[in-house]
Amino acid sequence: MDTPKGEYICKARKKLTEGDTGRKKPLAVGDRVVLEQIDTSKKEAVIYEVKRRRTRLSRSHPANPRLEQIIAANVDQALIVSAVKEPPLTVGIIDRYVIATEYGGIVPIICINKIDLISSDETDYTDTAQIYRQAGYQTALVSAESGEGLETLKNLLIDKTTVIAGHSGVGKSSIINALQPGLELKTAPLGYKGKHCTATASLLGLDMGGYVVDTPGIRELQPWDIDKGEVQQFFTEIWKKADECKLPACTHTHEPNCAVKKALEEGEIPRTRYDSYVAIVQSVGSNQAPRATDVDDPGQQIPKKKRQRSRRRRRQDMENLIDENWKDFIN
Ligand SMILES: Nc1nc2c(ncn2[C@@H]2O[C@H](COP(=O)(O)OP(=O)(O)OP(=O)(O)O)[C@@H](O)[C@H]2O)c(=O)[nH]1
Ligand SMILES: [Mg+2]
Ligand SMILES: [Zn+2]
Repeated sequence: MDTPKGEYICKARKKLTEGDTGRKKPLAVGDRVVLEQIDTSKKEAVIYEVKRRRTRLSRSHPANPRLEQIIAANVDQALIVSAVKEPPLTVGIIDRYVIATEYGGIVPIICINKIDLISSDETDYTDTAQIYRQAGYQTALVSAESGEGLETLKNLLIDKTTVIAGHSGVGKSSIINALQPGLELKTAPLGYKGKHCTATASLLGLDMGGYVVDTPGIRELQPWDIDKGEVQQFFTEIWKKADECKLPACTHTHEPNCAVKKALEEGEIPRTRYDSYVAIVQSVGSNQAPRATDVDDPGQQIPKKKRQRSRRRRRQDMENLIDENWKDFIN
């Protein structure tokens, strides 16, 4: 571990591994920790304490959905990477990441990579990008291969700490290599059919200022601690219409006099957004399930009401920012 006093070999204190499955330590990349030096001559230390996390990107643990798994901590924003093809562009995973990032206090940026693979008459990916822009998200269309769009992307990442996330093979490590020459992160060789070229998450400094966290591609992301009724808050177009529905707890799936379904029929809400919303609602658990977190101090868990308020405020802040600057994000 890099510290202000040089590199140290660190072990986690036993207590830090308690309260989890035993397979994974509750430490995450980006954690601020307190070290206790055990041997000055050998530069060895024990991680004594994990500081309160300012933000977090979490998911439900794939092996045990009642446990929280933290992918990265204390980052400002997440670059949610997909590819135009190889692997094919799927909005479901983007929307799941948007939920997980906003839930954890992180600003999402939608990034579509490998645009060099597409001919000029195939415009599906630009339509997808436009839908996200209209929903209020920052969007970057790039090619790590040709370098297209990377200058715009740099402007979004400068002086920020950004976790780079997405399916395996979309080009996360390739984008970082293109942004920061000299890192030479391992990427999948051409024609490689296997998955998961990057095996662990790592925090990397950028010469232009800021940090990125490269993460291993994940197969699925089930948002942590989200109820069916909460999913709509992460879909701006749906959330804006929800107040007009007749039933106060309308889920916009089967209820009568639903303003969201009306907006869908009138073409105001894109079909892809609605279908993705419904698929996520169907997949998340009910709110009765008891849950465990790997946060030691229960005081760190924000009460649900307060979280909803801050999420709404954050969304408003983001919308204001995008109104002013959104033109800069088009490339
Ligand atoms: N044509 C093209 N190929 C790309 C581009 N970016 C990445 N690739 C290729 O896509 C493959 C996967 O890239 P990686 O950077 O290893 O992908 P990753 O997202 O880091 O994958 P994991 O580490 O497994 O999660 C490699 O063969 C890259 O050369 C691009 O912009 N255009
Ligand atoms: Mg990688
Ligand atoms: Zn409704």
